[in-house]
Amino acid sequence: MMGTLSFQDQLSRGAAEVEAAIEALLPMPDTPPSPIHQAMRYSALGGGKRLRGILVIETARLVGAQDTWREFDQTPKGVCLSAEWMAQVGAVRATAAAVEMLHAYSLIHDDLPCMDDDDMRRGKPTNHRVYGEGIAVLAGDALLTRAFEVLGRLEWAGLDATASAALVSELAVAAGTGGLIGGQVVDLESEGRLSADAADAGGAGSALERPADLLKYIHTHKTGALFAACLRMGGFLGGVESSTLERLTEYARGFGMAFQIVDDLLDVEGDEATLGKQVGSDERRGKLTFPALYGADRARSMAREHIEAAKESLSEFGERGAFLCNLADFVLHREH
Ligand code: GRG
Repeated sequence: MMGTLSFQDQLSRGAAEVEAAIEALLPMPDTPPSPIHQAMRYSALGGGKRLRGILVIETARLVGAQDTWREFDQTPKGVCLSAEWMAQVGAVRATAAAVEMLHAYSLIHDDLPCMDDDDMRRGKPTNHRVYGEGIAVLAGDALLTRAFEVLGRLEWAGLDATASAALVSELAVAAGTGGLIGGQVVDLESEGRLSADAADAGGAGSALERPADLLKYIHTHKTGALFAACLRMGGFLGGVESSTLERLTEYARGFGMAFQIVDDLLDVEGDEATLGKQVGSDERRGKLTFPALYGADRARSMAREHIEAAKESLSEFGERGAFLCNLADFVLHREH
């Protein structure tokens, strides 16, 4: 059936599937205390490309984990994560939803006045603009917590205990100081260094003193770690061997770097209405970016090289890897 759908249709179907899983696993908006549940749903639902959730689902499918799927009845909604409900959602979709919840948390916190202080995200006002800073901080915290609550119940969705534990630790490592948060810390610390250091891009200096190394560190941690976790979690869902896990991780490395280079380019060249957020913020904040360090043309060709490497790492899958290869191309050419 996949073969009869265009890539765009597959993408839309994947995004809808991820959205439905998130919806199923979040508390209802009127569940007390309702303001926090409304704020969680505001940022976790109704927007975003759903790349991370789609990566989990498609990787799981690629490695043969689709047998955990069941017909998905959207009623009643997931007020609590009961065993019956988790079984109905399934381990693959629950994992995809958990990753997107965690991603939504990182976006809420990234937009806060103490971080990037952004007013718009996904074409609508940022969480703190709508609910206030206190609730926004808590909504982020609650989404992060809910993500692990969902993963903690994967055995109810039919996954064995070893794989469930691997998924929990994989996401925790990616989200922690060795991943997302570590990248964000170095990003915050490097703000304003751009003008002073850009000219020194290829110069001497120890690792993380050279801008090129710093930039790579920030993006492999802040952006790449979560993409890598998506591929690896998809692999764990299918119980793959370590050599296959390594190929999937390689794909994620190339995908993540290219994604971030394009993100940097979009902040310079993109259209605000299409992006759903302000552009030019990297330059205003003196952030180290690929176009600032290498120029737009070189940055774009670097992105292309990363995408080619990502696709190459899936060669063992042959035609079955076509969707993930198309997704890599999509990331290279994306406009939002
Ligand atoms: C503990 C304060 C605190 C934060 C958690 C903020 C943070 C750590 C990490 C930052 C995460 C972040 C914003 C990374 C940048 C990656 C990026 C460009 C995200 C946007 O991803 P898309 O384009 O977004 O996939 P959509 O809206 O499509 O889901």
